[in-house]
Amino acid sequence: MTPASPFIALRAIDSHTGGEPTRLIIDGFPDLGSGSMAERKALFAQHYDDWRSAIILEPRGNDVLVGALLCQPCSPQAAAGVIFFNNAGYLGMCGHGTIGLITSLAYLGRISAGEHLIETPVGAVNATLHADGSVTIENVPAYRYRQQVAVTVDGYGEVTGDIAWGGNWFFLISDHHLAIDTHNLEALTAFSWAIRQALENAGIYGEDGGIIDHIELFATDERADSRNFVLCPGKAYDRSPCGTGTSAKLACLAADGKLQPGEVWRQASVIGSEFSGYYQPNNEGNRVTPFIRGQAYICADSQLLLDERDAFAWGIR
Ligand code: PYC
Repeated sequence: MTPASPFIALRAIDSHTGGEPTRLIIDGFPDLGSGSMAERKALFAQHYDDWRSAIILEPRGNDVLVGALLCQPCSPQAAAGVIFFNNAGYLGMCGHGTIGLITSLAYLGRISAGEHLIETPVGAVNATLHADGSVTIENVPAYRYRQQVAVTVDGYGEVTGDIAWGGNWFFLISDHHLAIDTHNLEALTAFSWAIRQALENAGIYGEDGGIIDHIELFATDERADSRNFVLCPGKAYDRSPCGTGTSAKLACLAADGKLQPGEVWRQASVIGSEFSGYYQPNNEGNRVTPFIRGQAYICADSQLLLDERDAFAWGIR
């Protein structure tokens, strides 16, 4: 009789989209049933959160990594379902992660160029894999919820920004004095984190009562229309221009009448990677449908091993 293996094994495809990593889990995860992605996300969070920490946290992962659990979709029309997670918890939607997902499915030979429907916890999104390997996602409807909201931030004074939904809740600030540059990451992180805490302390939330857990700062860029710095919920900054953050920005530009439907907006990230985006009007009130295009690259096709004898098998929590 061969001794039982001490390892739990998960197959992971790692990619990065404009520098922001995605770890797609394609095999080895416990069964979450056949409910909607929102229902499966709730089950994941309630019963399997230690799997999130094992996949994302050190020693196997890091604070920047976004996880994506590949799920069997509910609809036969959909190519896949997905649940996104990170070092702090779960994401409704993730733009760079969806681009990474599509690139990973193409790498696996499961999809080819064309349009693919993807189910997420906040709704279905269409993604187009182009012949050149780039991906356009048609995101969930985005909208500006509140304009020019002032909040008093400890150590910084009054800061004013827009609250917008792009698949996650964002606070978007153009009026600040910080250089958006990789030499200034500590100051950008401290400022953004203080804003996030100030919003919560002041009881300022998204329309559904959701925490505004993404802070997005803007500045001019030499090549693109704008450069951003996005602080994610777990205090890591987005290396990409952030797909949901760019969607929130498009909704604000549309609400201000500064960008016309179909007009292309080039959004650079703090590290200089770029997404291009545009929007189409949406029939639901002030919402727009954002389209975000970017490119991902495969970094690894590996097996994550969890050794039950390892005190840190489930991550350093
Ligand atoms: O691209 O939407 C995005 C995203 C959210 C958090 C990190 N990236």
